Amino acid sequence: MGKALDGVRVLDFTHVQSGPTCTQLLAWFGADVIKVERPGEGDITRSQLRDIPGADSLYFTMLNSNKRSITLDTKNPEGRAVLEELIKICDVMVENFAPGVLDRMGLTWERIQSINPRIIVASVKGFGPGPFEDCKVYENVAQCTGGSASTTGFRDGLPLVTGSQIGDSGTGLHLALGIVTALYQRTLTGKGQKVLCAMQDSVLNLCRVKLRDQQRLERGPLQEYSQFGEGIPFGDTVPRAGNDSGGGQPGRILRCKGWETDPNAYIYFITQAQVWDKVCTVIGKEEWLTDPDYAKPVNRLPKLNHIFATIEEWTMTKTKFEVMDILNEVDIPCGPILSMKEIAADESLYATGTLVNVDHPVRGAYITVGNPIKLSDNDVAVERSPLLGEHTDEILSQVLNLGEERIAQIKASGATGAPVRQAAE
Ligand code: CAO
Repeated sequence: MGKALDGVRVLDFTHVQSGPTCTQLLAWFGADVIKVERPGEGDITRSQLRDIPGADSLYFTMLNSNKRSITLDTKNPEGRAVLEELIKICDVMVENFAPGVLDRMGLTWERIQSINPRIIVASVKGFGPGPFEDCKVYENVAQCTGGSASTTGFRDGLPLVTGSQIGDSGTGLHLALGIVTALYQRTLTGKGQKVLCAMQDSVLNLCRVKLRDQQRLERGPLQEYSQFGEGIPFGDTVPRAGNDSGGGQPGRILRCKGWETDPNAYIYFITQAQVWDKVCTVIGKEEWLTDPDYAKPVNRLPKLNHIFATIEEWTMTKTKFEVMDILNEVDIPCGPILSMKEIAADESLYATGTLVNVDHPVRGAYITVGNPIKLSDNDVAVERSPLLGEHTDEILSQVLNLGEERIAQIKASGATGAPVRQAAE
């Protein structure tokens, strides 16, 4: 088997989550990813949310698999010179610094182009050009400004952020697609280009169904929202819809056996129109099959609260897995609410490589999420994240082909860490 991005070399100048998500994916497709980190502390996430003293955090290790790490102080002239050597031999450079940081380093697009006109420079920023373009942005800022928070939660509660890192990891995914597309275009043009993903844009892209609803709202109430059935008028903006489905098939989270003590004893139940007769039969409401008030999906919309309450009387008599088994047998779409504990113990996810156990020399074994994108001709095993500067020597000597004397000079300057002094003669 091959590696999809074999031969592609990535200069990974990223930190925290959005950029590292992108470069980790590229590494899992077989690219050689060289992570440039500041000497001493490296990527700030190495020490954030630490669970084992002195060991790289899970935050870091789960976002930086299959990469090599070189420490370089890019504000040191020798460090900057090494960075430019790397730019010369890399196909892609990925960065997610605050706006203006690269320019302040002297690495304008023009400068990078003059060093390597074939390089693809991919950036994550919080916002695209506009009033907020200079702002620093973290995950939840993007969730709030991309439309997710205003449409998540319950109508009468606060806006909510979601557990899915759609701002950071979501943007990293978008960026990875931009990079491979630009690599493909380069095979035709021979030229590099800039790839920019703004976190606000990525969140909005993932929230497009809510912008759909904003425009539908101008033509009348959103009938699939619970509040329609409850007779609560709509305002002029998309409301929070609780657990209502975002699509055309109504759905809800329903209690299952054990819900009184287990916070995750719930199932997502979808009343897909095509299997409405099966829903009625399974829950023992055969009379709904012939009742004209229930026969057509449009007739059911004002009664969704009653319908789901009736279905819930049935789901509460079974565990979420029993409900899943019974419904799947008759093709009724549903999904148990799985806790992270249940997911971490799911052998089938390990069998596909979606979850992987990795060993680490300092922290020991840990579980990480492997490549969620499966290619039939891409064989890359998930490897642990690098220690800070673990590959500095290897990269200077084997990737940049620098001689011993030059390497000693670079090290003496402090560019790769605390200066290494030459012994007095
Ligand atoms: N050697 C020397 N200096 C280095 C260096 C290195 N190897 N790597 C980075 N630096 C310096 C930069 O030159 C810059 O210094 P100046 O401000 O003096 O020019 C600084 O470190 C990095 O700055 P930053 O502003 O990017 O970092 P921050 O921690 O203040 O902000 C963040 C973090 C994420 C808010 C900001 O980077 C950002 O908005 N990024 C874009 C959006 C993004 O990706 N956000 C998601 C992050 S994941 O939640």
